[in-house]
Amino acid sequence: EKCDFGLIGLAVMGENLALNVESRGYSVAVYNRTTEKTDAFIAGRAAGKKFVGCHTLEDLVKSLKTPRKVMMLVKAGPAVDAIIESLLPLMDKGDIIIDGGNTLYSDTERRTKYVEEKGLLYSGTGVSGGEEGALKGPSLMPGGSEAAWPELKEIFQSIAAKVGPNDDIPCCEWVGPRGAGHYVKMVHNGIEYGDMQMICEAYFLLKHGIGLTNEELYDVFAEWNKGELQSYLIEITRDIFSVKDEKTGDFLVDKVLDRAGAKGTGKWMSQLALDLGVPSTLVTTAVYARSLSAVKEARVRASKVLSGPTETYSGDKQEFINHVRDALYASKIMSYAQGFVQLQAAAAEHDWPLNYGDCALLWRGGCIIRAQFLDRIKEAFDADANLENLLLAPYFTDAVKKAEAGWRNVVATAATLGIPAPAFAGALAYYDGYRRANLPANLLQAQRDYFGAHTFQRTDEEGTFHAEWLKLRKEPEA
Ligand code: 2AM
Repeated sequence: EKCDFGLIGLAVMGENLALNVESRGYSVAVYNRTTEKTDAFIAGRAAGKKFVGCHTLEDLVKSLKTPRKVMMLVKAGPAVDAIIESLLPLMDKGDIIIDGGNTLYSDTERRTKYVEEKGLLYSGTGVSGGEEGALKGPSLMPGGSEAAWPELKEIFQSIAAKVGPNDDIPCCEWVGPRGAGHYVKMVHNGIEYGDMQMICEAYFLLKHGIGLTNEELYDVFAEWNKGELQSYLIEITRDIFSVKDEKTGDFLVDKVLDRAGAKGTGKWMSQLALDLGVPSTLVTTAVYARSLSAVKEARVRASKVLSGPTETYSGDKQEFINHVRDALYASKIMSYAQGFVQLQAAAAEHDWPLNYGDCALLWRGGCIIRAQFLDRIKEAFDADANLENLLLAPYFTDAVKKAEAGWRNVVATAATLGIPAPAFAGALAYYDGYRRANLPANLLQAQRDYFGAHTFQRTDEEGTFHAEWLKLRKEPEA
């Protein structure tokens, strides 16, 4: 009896995903480069289940039903190319190779074309939700060879997280050709960076602006999690404020060193936004905030030298808490609006017919950014598939309008008190820039034409113009 599914790479993500697939009634053949791991898995967590352990890729391929489905969960990069090379001669036309790793989308673009040229099918599938998601129900973002989807759909949708009133809508839909799945996964990660940074700014303002204790912060986040901010990240943040250090009995969050790490997917999104010329300022701000946190020793030195305000907040505390909630919600809307604009630009560049409502649905459950709010985004794109900017969907136009006064107050207060809130402030700058029919780029173009004859266009006439600014200028006084 041959197996339904093959899995390569038995690190935690691979093991958990394999167990998830098996738990839905499928038989799974597994392979790991270090064969002891395969044996340990078969003897351990897989014992008594429908698994076949394989010591070679040849065995793995031989033990699968056709069309074969082999999913790699290995370290992104050259390992993926190496495994593809090994699999190609072993597999037949119509078989499917899947990469479930955190792969840069351009590698998946290239590999899809390459594998298709060899007569096989390829799917770059974004997998989100960490170890727990992999085991119990991840968010899956499959892209690649279109013909692979009908073959993968049943297994993928059965293992994915489920949402909706009856918990039966899978967080897994076909994303698009070639690298589209991995691109959507990357934007998910970038949005996650932004969400986390914005929550951290809210925390810092509440802690240093109005002096909330961890117990009070717990209550604030518990309250927020009941409303429009309801999300996994708000929920775990709430929980963090309740955790005591086993060693000292103090709150653990206060013992954690304020130096952030990063694996780089936020940076990818930011770099690609620059390449596309779209303003994904929130993810970039979040990446920079981590960079600034990383120079802890320099900050400690600077803290003894550089000045800032000494005043404290004198207004009503509960009002400020509500304003911070408004700032968080409005900034989050800006961040998602930017993420979808970047997706639209990437889709146009790569000719991916993306369904943006489905993208929101994929992130609705199973993954780190899962939130109720994504239902509203799905509705917005369902109502208008070509929505230019999320901010223009009536629900969000109105949500921002309601949050606007509090949001502005928080940004102003942050500046007055000297508390850094780069994402809140940057989000507001994006909003104020986007909603203006006129920006000072007229002056910018004039400067460019003045010093570099870069030419400009006019508001009142078609064409390209250049002026002799130096000749026409007012003579400066000597
Ligand atoms: P390993 O156990 O033999 O190291 C995460 O690192 C997973 O990717 C592990 O299962 C690891 O296998 C696998 N991996 C990393 N590089 C690989 C390569 N070049 N070929 C095959 N598997 C690889």
